[in-house]
Amino acid sequence: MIKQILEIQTLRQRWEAGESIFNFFLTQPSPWIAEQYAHLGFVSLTLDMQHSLIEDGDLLSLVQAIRAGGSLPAVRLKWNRPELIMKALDYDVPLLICPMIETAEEVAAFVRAAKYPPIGNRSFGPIRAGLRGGADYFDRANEQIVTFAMIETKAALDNLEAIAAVPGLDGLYIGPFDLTVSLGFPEQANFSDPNLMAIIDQVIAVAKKQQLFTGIFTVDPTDGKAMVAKGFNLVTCGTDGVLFNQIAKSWLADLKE
Ligand code: 3PY
Ligand code: MG
Repeated sequence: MIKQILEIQTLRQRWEAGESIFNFFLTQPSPWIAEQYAHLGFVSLTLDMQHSLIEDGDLLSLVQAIRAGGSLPAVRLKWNRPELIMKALDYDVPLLICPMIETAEEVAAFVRAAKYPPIGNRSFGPIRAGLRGGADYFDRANEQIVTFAMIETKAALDNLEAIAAVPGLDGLYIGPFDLTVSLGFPEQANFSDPNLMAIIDQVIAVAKKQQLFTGIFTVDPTDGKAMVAKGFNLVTCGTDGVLFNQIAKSWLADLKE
């Protein structure tokens, strides 16, 4: 059976209909591993360019592998830099997550780099996106590409309303690890902590007010399912590294018994 390859427009429609989509972060520069995860059935896979072994030169083959497996490639950018944003879009990555956004000005710069004129200043040259997207890629790109700003610092929370109000931004994506580090919480990303839950609810409320999509990072399915119950659109429920470590540890423990 040939798998249906999910396009960004379909994802937007599923979110607009209120669906939550599970997502997974990939941290290894292996197209084969990426292709396997895609075949396993993740609707979307995020290539983490910030905290991973993936370098810029790895991106093309990883994106091709994810598509080959039928999944939708996303990128968590290394940083809010126009050349990285435009390159990922040209490679036909239609969903970008930008780390460490703290102000409305930073969101505006992110969105500007992701959109063609007259909205932004994305340079025209969609080398792969245009090939795959077809003759009307330019006409559709601005409305279809999805931009998520990561909310993961105290400064971002202080500026949350202004960040969410920037025109052209599509979503807020919570990074609970940096967030709890930035706020000086005793434990990182503890989803049982009511203080973290209150912040999560606050971000959801602000996103709803601006009709933005919502996303969040978790490292296990239990927390992931709890975030689906909260109504998040994009729920990351782990990384290849975390999963590998857990399985390898439990295998070893089993063998040693
Ligand atoms: C965070 O939780 O800080 C993240 O960036 C998730 O990758
Ligand atoms: Mg982070």
